[in-house]
Amino acid sequence: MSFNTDLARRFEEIAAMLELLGEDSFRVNAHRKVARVIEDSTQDFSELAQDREALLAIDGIGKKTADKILEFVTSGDIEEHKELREKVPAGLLDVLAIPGVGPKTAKHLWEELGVVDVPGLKKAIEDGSILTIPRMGEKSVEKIKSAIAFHESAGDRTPLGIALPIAEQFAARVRELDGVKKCEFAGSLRRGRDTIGDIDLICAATDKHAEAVGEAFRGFEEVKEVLAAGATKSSVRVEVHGVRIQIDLRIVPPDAYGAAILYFTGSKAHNVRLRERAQKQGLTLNEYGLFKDDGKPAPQNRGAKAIASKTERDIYGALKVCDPPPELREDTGELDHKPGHDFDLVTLDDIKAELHAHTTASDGALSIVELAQEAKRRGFHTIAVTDHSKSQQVARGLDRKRLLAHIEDIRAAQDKVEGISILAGTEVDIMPDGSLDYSDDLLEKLDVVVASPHWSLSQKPAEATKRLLKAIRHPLVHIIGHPTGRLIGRREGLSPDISELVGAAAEHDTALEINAHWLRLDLRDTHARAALAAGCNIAIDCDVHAVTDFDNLRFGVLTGRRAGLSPDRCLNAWTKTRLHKWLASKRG
Ligand code: DGT
Ligand code: CA
Ligand code: CA
Ligand code: ZN
Repeated sequence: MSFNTDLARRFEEIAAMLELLGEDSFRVNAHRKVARVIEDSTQDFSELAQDREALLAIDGIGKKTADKILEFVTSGDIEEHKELREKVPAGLLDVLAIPGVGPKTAKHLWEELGVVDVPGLKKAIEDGSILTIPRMGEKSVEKIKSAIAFHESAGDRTPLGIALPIAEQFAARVRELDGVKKCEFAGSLRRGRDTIGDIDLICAATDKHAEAVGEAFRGFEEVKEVLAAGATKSSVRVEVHGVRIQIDLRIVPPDAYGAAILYFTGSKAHNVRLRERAQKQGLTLNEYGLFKDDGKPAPQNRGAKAIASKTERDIYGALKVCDPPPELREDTGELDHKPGHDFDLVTLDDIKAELHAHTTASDGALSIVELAQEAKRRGFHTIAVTDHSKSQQVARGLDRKRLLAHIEDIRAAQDKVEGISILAGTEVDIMPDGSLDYSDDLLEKLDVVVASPHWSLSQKPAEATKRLLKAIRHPLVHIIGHPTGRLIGRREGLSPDISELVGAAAEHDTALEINAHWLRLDLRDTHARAALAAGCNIAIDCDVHAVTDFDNLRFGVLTGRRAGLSPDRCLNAWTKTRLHKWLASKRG
């Protein structure tokens, strides 16, 4: 979590607590607005705060707010936030975080039923007392119930987008310690899974430095708890900008680095399959290397000379298989290739177009020209402007008249920016019945149509399938945006019949999106894999609302790679000519 996100969360929490305490809505909204300004800003507030005037120059930030921001930068906390926390039970903020429980409901629950945390809320649901709260009916209770269940089943895994920067930061710091030759992350993070249980760091250091490296690691100031402190393995719990996560560090001799990173990258299923292969060749594979099988238990091979151990490629090579990219190591056939095989997965550098982006016309932070310039700076040949359609009222979705004017603005912007194609598009809402939020005569005027579900996301699977199928079959739709609407750890989203959807998408030549935002990653890896198997093309889009959203691209690419996505099947990796030709094929 970035500094801005952390700071924004304080303001959001202040707003929530003021609301729970029944303070006037003006103060509540003011804090909420500040939270949004900070969250949307592309400037780093920890730097900005050095200059009070610069802070005050930002729209929505007054003197009092500036003081609070400065306070947070210098002391790491805000006094007002601390005081409020003493008045409001901590668990009540968890209650508030449950979709379906608004501040008004939470206040009633607290004052009338004495609910101060999620277990208390569950009790109020079980004994039915929740129904005495104003405007609380069976239906809303059902919603809250399933939201709690979802929250609990999500457990405490951390989203990829939160864990990756933390892992990079710690790996970099370990690399600077004395005697360390290398340090990288392994585990589910290296495989690019959408959520991470814990971070696994592998570090190569000479024996004489190993102990000091472990000690220095456990002494990092973010370490809140030491779970294990062995000679070669340390396990700690850290807290970084409010995120708590476990980090395991393994220290291995430089010669065994490849074996260790291979073993701890996994997955377990991949490791098992690979060891079977080794056994068939009379060899044994463990975290120290590949050895002749002498029947001795693993650590003892350490004394023996390894056949291969230095790099992953050495080991896979000695086993006569091609080293698969980490994202594919899930035992889905990745070991069936001879050395030299090209897995042909899409890379970050292949991406040359963004086909899902918002501007200030709806809920984005950039003007059309700013958006195009940023996309150009990133080396893209095409940027599609796809603002929200009219049903998205909170996002200032465009009605017919505004969309027509917007198209003109987009055409005019093209004259101001050279070297990139600016496409006029929309992210049109897919209504619950599968119809679209704009009529065909409007959609026809657009170069690109992304159709996405945004609401009514707790529909039954059969209804969801029908809804999405209708949009997929619509002749003017190019891409289905975040097809299930899930939010990782927060909302399950739709559960349509994926095999039906991907079949129809292949038939109608409609692409399916992998939304690259780390909270979405929707399509998820398995769905994208099914889509590719059915013959669909995939779009990896950042759903840009602000400059920093472009940086989410790597999460989308990781997800695509997990699905086996090649550049040839990824719209954003196509040449400008191929992409534009395909877009035009859906126009009369
Ligand atoms: P996570 O942390 O739950 O997101 O998932 P991973 O895959 O990072 O799992 P983790 O942290 O428990 O272990 C890291 C890797 O170490 C794992 O992917 C494979 C390897 N590994 C751990 N335990 C075993 C085991 O008992 N057998 C085998 N073959 N490999 C293991
Ligand atoms: Ca792990
Ligand atoms: Ca681990
Ligand atoms: Zn969008």
